[in-house]
Amino acid sequence: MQRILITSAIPYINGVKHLGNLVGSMLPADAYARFMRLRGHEVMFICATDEHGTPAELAAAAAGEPVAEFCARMYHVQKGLYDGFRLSFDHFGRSSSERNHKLTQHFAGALADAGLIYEVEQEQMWSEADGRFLPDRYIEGTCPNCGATNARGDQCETCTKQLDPTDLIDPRSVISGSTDVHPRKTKHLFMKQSALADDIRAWIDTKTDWPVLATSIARKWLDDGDGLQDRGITRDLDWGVPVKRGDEDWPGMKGKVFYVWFDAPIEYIAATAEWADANGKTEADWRRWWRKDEGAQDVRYLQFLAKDNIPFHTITFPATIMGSGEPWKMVDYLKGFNWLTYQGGKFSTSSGRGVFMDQALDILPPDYWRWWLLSNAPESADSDFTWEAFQGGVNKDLADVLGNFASRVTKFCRSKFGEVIPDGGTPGEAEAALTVEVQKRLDAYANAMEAVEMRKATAELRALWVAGNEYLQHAAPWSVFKTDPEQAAMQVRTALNLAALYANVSRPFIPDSCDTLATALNTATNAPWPDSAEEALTALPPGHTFTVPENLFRKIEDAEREGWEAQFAGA
Ligand code: B3M
Ligand code: ZN
Repeated sequence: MQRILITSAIPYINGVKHLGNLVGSMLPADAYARFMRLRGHEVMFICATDEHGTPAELAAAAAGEPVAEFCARMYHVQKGLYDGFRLSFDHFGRSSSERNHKLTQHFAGALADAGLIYEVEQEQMWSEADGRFLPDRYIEGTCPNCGATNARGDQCETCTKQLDPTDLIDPRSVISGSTDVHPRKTKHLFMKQSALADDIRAWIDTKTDWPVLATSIARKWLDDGDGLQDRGITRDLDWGVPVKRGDEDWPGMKGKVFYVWFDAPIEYIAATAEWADANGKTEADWRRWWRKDEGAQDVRYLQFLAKDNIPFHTITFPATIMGSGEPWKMVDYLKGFNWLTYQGGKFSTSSGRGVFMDQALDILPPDYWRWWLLSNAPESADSDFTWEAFQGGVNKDLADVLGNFASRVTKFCRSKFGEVIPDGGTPGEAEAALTVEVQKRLDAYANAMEAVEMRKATAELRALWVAGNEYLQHAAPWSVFKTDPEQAAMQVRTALNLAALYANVSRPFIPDSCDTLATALNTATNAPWPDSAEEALTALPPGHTFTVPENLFRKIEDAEREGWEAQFAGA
């Protein structure tokens, strides 16, 4: 048994996330966590809302709410949706928690003690009308690179160039629209990442098993141009973690907060402490996941995130940890995802294009989405959601293959033998071949999951379901029954055992349907991973009773698909 720590990138609090966000970190992390629990490992699966920074403040302002209230409300909205998708976090925390405040200030203090923080007097954009500085997304203007007139202070969405508020041409305040904005002196803290570049590079060099996507982005930051740059880690904002050096005030830093990307990854650790607080656990209980001097040396830590977050997880957060000089656990395996597009284009919050998580759950149960998204996860390249592909995947894989198998074998058994596993007959060649095939597929499926290859894992699981259908089709107990009821009984018994195996091992992807099927088959909904196919195929003995499950999956009709296509096309 291993101990496995899993974190998913923590979603911004600013709004309901779309299917692309879901499949880009949280959902694959959940499938992996569920698989590892099924295998008997001890798992800690952590996520949280990312509540600081200008996205949170601007969304609160747009909603006309004080930011703290907005965050509290949206936290519950988001948590409800993640529950709805059956994301099995051990804890879903908040980056605005007291734990994160303390830990963020602690790391800043440790970095300062190590001589890795310095103060910079710099010019930031000040708005006369608003009486405040306008960091990041509080300011917009014309992009100096491409001329787009809606570039934000931190980045131009049109040409993707990273910007500084002072780079913008014709800048204006996002709060008031005022153009009376000009540079004004202010003091900020910088983290001396440049001093850590060699350590970070040496560490990245050990990650030979990581996806190239991750290591190549990290190396670009380390080696392009003038090498790794120091980074401003504070902002002139009210909302956030107040700048302190551990428990002490930081001279000259009153009224400033840490930059959202400084405190957000620290929340992975803080949320684990929040887990302890919420569950009556001790300090030692959470620290054994994170401190290498307190048990975490045996932990395997995996991070799941979308590719735009890779620099912060391969450079900035590791710099924070290494620079602290303290033995905190660092990531062992980083799984980065590409983009999910929507019908050939982008998901868009502003124009309502694409399917958002609340809408998805309004129209279909979570398993339909989980299955399609994970079997089409944007792993090695971007992938595209189309309604046609979605309909095809759900109807074929879930309804025609798995659903049909479960329904056919339970209904046939009920009609000929009653709702009980029938006795009689002896397994022969076909069953031996089936056992070999099932073992092979189980192993391949498990190997793909161990390697965090979601698409491959779903393909192997689908093949496992197909093997059952083919067996049943070939064995044809409905014909055999007429001449040899004992032989038919043995075939039905084998197939019912296979259904129970499916209900067990498909759980990482379609947990609700597995519960329905396991409950109907009168088997445990938390059975461990089977030791062998041979044992699994004879686990349910003659005499074991069951009921026919309600229809596991329904098919998506053409008319529905067309309706949804129109509904989610956006303005
Ligand atoms: N909130 C960005 C995002 O939601 C950011 C991730 C933080 S991970 C520490 O994609
Ligand atoms: Zn631009």
